Amino acid sequence: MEPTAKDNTNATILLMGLRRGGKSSICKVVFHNMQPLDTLYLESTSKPTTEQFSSLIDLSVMELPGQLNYFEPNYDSERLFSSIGALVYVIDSQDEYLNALTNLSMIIEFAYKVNPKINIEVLIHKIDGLSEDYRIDAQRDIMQRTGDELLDLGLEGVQVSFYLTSIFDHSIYEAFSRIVQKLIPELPSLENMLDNLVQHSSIDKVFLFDVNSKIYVATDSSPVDIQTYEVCAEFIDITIDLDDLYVENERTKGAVASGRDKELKSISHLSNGSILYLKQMIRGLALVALIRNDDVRKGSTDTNQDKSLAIIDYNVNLFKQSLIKIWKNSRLEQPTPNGGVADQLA
Ligand SMILES: Nc1nc2c(ncn2[C@@H]2O[C@H](COP(=O)(O)OP(=O)(O)O)[C@@H](O)[C@H]2O)c(=O)[nH]1
Ligand SMILES: [Mg+2]
Repeated sequence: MEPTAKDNTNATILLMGLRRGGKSSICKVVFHNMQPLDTLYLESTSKPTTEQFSSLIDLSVMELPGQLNYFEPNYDSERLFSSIGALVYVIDSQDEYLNALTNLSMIIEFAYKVNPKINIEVLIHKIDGLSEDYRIDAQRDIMQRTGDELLDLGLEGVQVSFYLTSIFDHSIYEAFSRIVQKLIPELPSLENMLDNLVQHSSIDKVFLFDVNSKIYVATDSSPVDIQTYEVCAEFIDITIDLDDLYVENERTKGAVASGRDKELKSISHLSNGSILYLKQMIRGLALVALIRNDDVRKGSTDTNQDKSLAIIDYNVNLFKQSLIKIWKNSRLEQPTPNGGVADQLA
């Protein structure tokens, strides 16, 4: 039995790494909302497993068990590697990692030969067990050694990205967000549109979230501060919980008012004067914005606040219309190898 990327209209992420590195845990926590502690009892994966994940683009995440030998002749690694968008290699930073690094460079050599457009992403994982200083040291060491190995293989030009991750905090979501974003051909337009939105509203930071996984598929170009990310991600959960609670009520109201499916929207005023704003978009996406309104902080009137929220509403609706257009256009394009992703990014 040999795994292949299911069909070429999907972008596939391949998860690799030695046994017990944390591959299955990452999948369960990010894509199935499993509690991090429950991963302790995960069984070892013995055959390749694939998760489908449908967001702005359709993604598959495939886990290859660590003990499998991909390079034996009857295993069609060539076909596998030529059809994927990103190779994510998980290194257990709490364990002796020299073997993992040798394994990694061997895989990079092969993957790059078969598919030079592949994104190579390395997770320095389980950093929750390391002190702040040690994290930096481990990262430097791993980057250095990987660089040396690639140099020896004559592959010094290959781009490799490194992330410090743990399933016990938001770092794994942050890393996966960046990995997934690289696979979205429409990313530059999305970022532009979000920048525009920020410019024309009193928004401080805005994310386009995949609601189920809490991966953000795009954000405006200002730097991401992990605390802002956390606040926004948690706001999604709160909103959904409340929505479940009030679903009956809303439905009757919505039906009377407009006769169409209701669209999730939520606004919350924080004690420091900031406002959290959430609005449902398309395809399981939600826009979440942090509005740090100086007018609000200076204790200005409710009407001012209402006015700036009305402007945001208006602009967010425009954004949603553009998003729908982009989405429709992307569907019209012919699927290309690598899910049309690597080609268009190149
Ligand atoms: N401390 C810590 N343990 C983790 C983390 N991620 C996974 N683990 C643990 O690592 C062990 C192996 O995980 P598993 O997902 O089965 O590894 P796989 O063989 O690569 O699929 C499990 O006991 C997990 O609870 C992490 O971020 N931090
Ligand atoms: Mg596993």
